[in-house]
Amino acid sequence: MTTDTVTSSDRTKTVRRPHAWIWAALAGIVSAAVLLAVAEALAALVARSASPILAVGSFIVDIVPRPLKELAITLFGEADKIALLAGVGLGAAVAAAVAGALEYRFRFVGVALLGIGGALATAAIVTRTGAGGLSWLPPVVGTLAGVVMLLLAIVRLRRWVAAATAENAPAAGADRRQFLLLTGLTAVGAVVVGIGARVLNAATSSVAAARDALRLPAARTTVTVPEGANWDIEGLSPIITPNGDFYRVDTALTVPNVDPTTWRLSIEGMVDTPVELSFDDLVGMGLDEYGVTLTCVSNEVGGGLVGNAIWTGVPIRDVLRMAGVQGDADMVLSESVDGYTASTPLSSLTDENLDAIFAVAMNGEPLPFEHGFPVRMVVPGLYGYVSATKWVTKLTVTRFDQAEAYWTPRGYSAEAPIKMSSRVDTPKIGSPVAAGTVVIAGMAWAQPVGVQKVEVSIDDGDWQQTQLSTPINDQSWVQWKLDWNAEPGSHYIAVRATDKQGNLQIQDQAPIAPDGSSGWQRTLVTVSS
Ligand SMILES: Nc1nc2c(c(=O)[nH]1)N[C@H]1C(S)=C(S)[C@@H](COP(=O)(O)O)O[C@H]1N2
Ligand SMILES: [Mo]
Repeated sequence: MTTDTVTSSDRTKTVRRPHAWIWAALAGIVSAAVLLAVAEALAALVARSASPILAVGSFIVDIVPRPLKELAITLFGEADKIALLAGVGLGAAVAAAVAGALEYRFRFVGVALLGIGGALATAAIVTRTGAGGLSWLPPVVGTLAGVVMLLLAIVRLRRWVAAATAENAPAAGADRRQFLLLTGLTAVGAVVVGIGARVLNAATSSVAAARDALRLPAARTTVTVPEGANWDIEGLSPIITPNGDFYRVDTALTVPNVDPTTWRLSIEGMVDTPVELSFDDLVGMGLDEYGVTLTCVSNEVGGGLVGNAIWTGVPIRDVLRMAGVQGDADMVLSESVDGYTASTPLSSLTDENLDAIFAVAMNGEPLPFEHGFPVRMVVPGLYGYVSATKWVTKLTVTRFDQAEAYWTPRGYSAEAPIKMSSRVDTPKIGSPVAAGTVVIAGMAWAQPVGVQKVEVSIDDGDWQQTQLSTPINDQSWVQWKLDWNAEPGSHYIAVRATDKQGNLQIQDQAPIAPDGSSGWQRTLVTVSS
């Protein structure tokens, strides 16, 4: 810790001595705010992706080890991204305060620290996938502005301190005002400009207008939800998940903005002829509807990271056929505009009996931004992380022994079929039900085979067969229900599914890593008299 000669001196002077190191720390924070605000403002003008806080945040997302990531999701749930950004902001503020205090004690040490911070942010920005040619400009100019601010502020602070300790202490008032005016006005300016630019950067995307204006050709074939597919039971999930309720999982701190008019899809690697398609090319191949349940590998038994939608799109195998896949390839590495990658077995994409698609619409509207606008992949029967690449822009036909996807070195399997599962939606633990006839109901899925039956056991009694809703198809989940004559007290409800090949849902409990959770859900419900 640095000791402060000024504040420790006697207090007989008429003008209060500044607590120099506190003011210096504050000057450091204001300088960092200037850095961020200038960078944000320039980013809004020349390079939308060049936001220092977001770039550093994204860098951290990519380097934190899996257990920490899981802890963050457990602690903050869907707010994990906000928590991370708040953490990055707090860390930056502390570092900036230290830089300010250091600059006051040791000339240019704080400036150097600020410069190093700016250089790290610049590195994080320019190394991100999709960084434009000018992306270095905002953080570099921002860093220069921050450095100038720190130098100016510390010079004024020194003057104030010097005046306050000198014989004619009353003169210190003017210096004090100068310092406070500079840091105060700059702080306000930085906050206004920084927040304004970030909001502008996020909101004035021309892509939102492009999505609104998008008119997709009608699908040649449609999926009809059959009569009896959807029971309207309080607490039971609908068979089609509305877009606004669909779970979202990705590594993107800000949702990528992809303009469909400039979007391209390239097919490369072990192919006879590389192919590049525009959005119109893709859509022009003809659209069809597909009902597919998407499932996340991070879904715990009984959890909600699963949803069902009617997707409109084009079979991936048709696009692969245009490129001509070479003989010894066994994997397709799909890549998003933000650099995220997934490894999908080639056979899952070329199978004539399995509709793996490039989807452009979800439940009748262009893909929502969070769900991959303008184009994402949907592959029945595979967990999202190995198949459902959002904002997809490139496929590389390759081999599992030659390429690795985003999650593979982070503790998840390179290949991951969805494990059959069933869950209880109602009654729920914590919401007691009245004694009498109670409907127990939930969802079950066994992509791509389909669910044959779902059984329930109450208080570890016999397994009773439940009623299934009419399935949309084998790639979509089904609802199940059972009438139960509930007696007052606490009861256990267990559920298990069997697929159409006669396989029973795996009873052994497994955690989500490395390839998905398993086990039979057993939930406690309370029945009041
Ligand atoms: N570009 C990109 N695509 C991605 C991911 C990602 O992090 N980035 N996550 C995958 C995972 S883990 C899942 S479960 C699904 C989730 O899709 P959803 O958010 O539309 O529900 O997207 C997949 N596609
Ligand atoms: Mo996932």
